[in-house]
Amino acid sequence: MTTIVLTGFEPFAGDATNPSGDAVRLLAERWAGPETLVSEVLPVEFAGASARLRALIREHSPDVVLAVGLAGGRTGLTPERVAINLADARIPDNTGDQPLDRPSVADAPAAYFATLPVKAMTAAIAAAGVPASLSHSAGTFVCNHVMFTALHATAGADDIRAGFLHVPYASEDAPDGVSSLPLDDIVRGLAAALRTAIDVREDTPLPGGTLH
Ligand code: PCA
Repeated sequence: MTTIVLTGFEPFAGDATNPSGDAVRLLAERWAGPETLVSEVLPVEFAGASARLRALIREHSPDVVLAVGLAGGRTGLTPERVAINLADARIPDNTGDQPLDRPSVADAPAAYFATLPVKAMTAAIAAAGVPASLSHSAGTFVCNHVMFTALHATAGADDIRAGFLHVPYASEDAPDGVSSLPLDDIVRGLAAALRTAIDVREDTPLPGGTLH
């Protein structure tokens, strides 16, 4: 039996909603298998979110871990290629914690690459008719911390693959003038990305890099 852990996030930074949590809830409602889907909406807390994700991995021994978060201002869905070992928060998290220049995990490597097929996932989102591009930075806030935590917790385990997907604001709730996509498109793109993450083991060598 294949098991998937899929997480989104609660709202943060004064927003009333977070499309990552909403999209994960909707996808979980619509999930028809055949894999077992374990989904959860994580708190936007450095310590709380990483502890909870580690516990989910321990408890369910998933085959695939996909964490999803909001990247306000992005225009499409962006699989993340790399997590860096740095917590440097421009704003406090939802507990008031604001780490500056700290490693996510002490004495761990400087970075991990996602172990999901990020280029194939980007192509699958685009093929579903939803804007997508590959991202080479998940930032230095809670999302990067959670991605780093997932990759550190699964490092060396060939049978657990993990990664992160940032989504833009949902049009239904976006601040004025900020790029967004209808929530239903975000869910459709997320479904395409997750299906590819499950089914594709070797990434596709498509162009996806950036010049700067
Ligand atoms: N986005 C933030 C944290 C939670 C979320 O949805 C981030 O990109 O770090």
